[in-house]
Amino acid sequence: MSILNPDTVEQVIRHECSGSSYTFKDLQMLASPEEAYLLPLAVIGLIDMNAFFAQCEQVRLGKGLEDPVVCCQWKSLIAVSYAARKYGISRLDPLGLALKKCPQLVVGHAAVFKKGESFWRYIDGLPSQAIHKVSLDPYRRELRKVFRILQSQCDLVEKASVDECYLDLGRLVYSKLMDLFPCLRDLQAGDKLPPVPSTLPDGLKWEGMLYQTDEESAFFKEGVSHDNKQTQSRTNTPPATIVKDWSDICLILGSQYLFSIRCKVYDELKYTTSGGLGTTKTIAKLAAGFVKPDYQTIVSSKAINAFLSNFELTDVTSMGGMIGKDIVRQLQIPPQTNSISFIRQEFTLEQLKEEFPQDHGLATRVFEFCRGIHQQKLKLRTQVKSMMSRKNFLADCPVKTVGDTYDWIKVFVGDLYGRLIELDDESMNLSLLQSGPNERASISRPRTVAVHYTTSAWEKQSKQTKFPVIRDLVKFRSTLELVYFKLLCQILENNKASDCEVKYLELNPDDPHLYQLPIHLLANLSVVIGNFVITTDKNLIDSYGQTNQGETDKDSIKRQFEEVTKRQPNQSEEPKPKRITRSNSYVKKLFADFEKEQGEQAELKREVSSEPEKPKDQFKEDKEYVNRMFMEYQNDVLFHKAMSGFDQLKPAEKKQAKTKSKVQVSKNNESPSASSRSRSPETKDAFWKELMQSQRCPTCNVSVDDVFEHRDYHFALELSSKLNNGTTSRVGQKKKSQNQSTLPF
Ligand code: DCP
Ligand code: CA
Ligand code: CA
Repeated sequence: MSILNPDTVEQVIRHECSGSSYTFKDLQMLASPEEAYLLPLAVIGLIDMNAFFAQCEQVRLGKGLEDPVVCCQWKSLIAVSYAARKYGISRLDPLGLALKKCPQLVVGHAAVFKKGESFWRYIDGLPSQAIHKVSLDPYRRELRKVFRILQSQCDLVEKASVDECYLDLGRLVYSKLMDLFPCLRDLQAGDKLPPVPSTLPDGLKWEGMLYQTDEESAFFKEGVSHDNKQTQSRTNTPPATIVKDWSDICLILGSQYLFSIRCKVYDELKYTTSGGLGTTKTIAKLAAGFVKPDYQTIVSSKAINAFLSNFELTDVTSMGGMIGKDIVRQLQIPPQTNSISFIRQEFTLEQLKEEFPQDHGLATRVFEFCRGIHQQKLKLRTQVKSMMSRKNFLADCPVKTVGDTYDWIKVFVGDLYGRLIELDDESMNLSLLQSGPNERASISRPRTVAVHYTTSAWEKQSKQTKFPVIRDLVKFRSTLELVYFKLLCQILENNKASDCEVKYLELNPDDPHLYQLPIHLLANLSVVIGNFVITTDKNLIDSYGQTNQGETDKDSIKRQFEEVTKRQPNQSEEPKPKRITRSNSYVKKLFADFEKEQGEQAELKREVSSEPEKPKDQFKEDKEYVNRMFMEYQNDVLFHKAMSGFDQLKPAEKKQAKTKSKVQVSKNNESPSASSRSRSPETKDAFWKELMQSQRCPTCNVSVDDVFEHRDYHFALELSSKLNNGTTSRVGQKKKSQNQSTLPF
């Protein structure tokens, strides 16, 4: 249902329920957040923000929904409002072209960090890519506001992406059912539900577009004198529906709750949204994107197969990218055939397991996705494994001194700090909703940190270390800045020329000479925090001991820090200049401990193996670990990022891209990924050249914002393929013989 233009036409509901196929236990499951996502009567919604970043900019700039607004990053559009889409502007257009299409376009540039500053802000005009880094903090903050509204209305909400949330509406629906239908109140778990009463309570009606079964469309055509087009668009509502069982009533109520929650978001924040409602997360997600903007689509169990025929397997979350393509190839789905219907009709679960002998879980998921019965619980917490902040540098503003590098580290730490605030906010919010004495301890903090850079000569360097668990984010931020500075100095020290007299390890971040200390020109620099743990009093640095009577938390932390420093003085340290703070000395100690620990481990290893010491091994191991970590990161995140670019294409563009990639596959008789791995140096050169010039990857067939990052992604793929030596898991045996695509999943 549209919030801005509500439907006014009468609805037609035909009652055809002589008996129910459900028990009261099925209904009762809705009342339990632990079970409510389980079929058959689950009521799952998804809310997706319309043109999200553009709407944020529109609201920030005080414009209305009718104003054509775009959100851009440098000269690329990252979100286009629906008013701007009317001018034919799409996300793939460069800003210049968009302005030609609509001269009165309102351009909101994303907020930016400035080199040397640890906070973001909006600036007038277009920022400079050379000295700024885009911040997505403002959009995350806006979604947090939305999330809070959803949580105030519904007890189980999952933040699914930068602009989407799932809602399990089970409890709301269950209590309303008990309210409206007294016949349900005295039933026992095993009792069959009575038929749905033939007279429904007043006000019970669908909100939004119900995806109709063939039977419903036929009834609609016969029974109602109304435009007799299929009801698959918002222009020909209302939905006519046949109520056959309680599952229909559950979804009707769900649609009313979903609509009222979307209304609340609009009333409080002025953001329009699209909603999807179904019995599983997959169906809700596909339904939310079905009619946009400002509308909601409902898919009942009986219409699932018909509804799914509008999509391909690769449209399903987690089946996009290479995974979906590999499955389509493995199952030999003929071109121009709907993959979901084909799989449903041609393969039993057993046959799918035979096709994927090494991954029966995948076979089961594919089987369930094609029937809309894949049951997934909503996740309350975001499971963060690592966070990265990165910048590619432009030749016209080179990063060529230690000072420049430290300036960017400050930016990265500011960026990570904002993201940790968000994570904490989410946990705290959750903790307030869930009463429990241990909830305070559920805040996550990283245990390892790493710095990584690539020089303009494509030499890669990285270093990582352990990091203490610090709950206080202000203290966390200053410690992290120092640790990154120290890591950077260690890399520089380890790689310095033999005649270089600079003692990098003795440098201080406040040293005004840092801008006079040259380093190799950098192509990019990144930092990572990883190995997140849930903080507990045991691993926490800022509640190291007990709080004394009458002592505030702050005093206690201060005292304990002093005690820790007193207890373990580092004798080898030179007297510190005044400006070195305690946290700086703490960082030094941290490094000393780390080195000591590494030394002890090496000692232990030597004792066990009785082998002579190999002085460089530890460093090599450390380096290999970081390289592997980055490699895995690139393989995983960058791959999905590249693929999300593909996912953003319009259906026509997707088709074009698919045809292109098919042509490529048939020409080479191998997958795009395989072709990228087996490139000769000449083809590699041509590949990079095309990538650089067109900002479009000829292999993945997606437009690429960050060519260096994308190049790294292919580099990582190639390397991982070499490392795996062809042993990476594959989709079934048949494909192995057809080609050697080895994309892991
Ligand atoms: N986004 C991005 N780069 C992409 C895709 C998306 O920066 N390649 C950002 C901008 C979007 C936001 O994520 O506003 C949400 O992405 P969606 O795919 O949901 O697209 P929109 O919300 O912009 O549009 P729609 O109304 O079609 O959902
Ligand atoms: Ca969206
Ligand atoms: Ca989205």
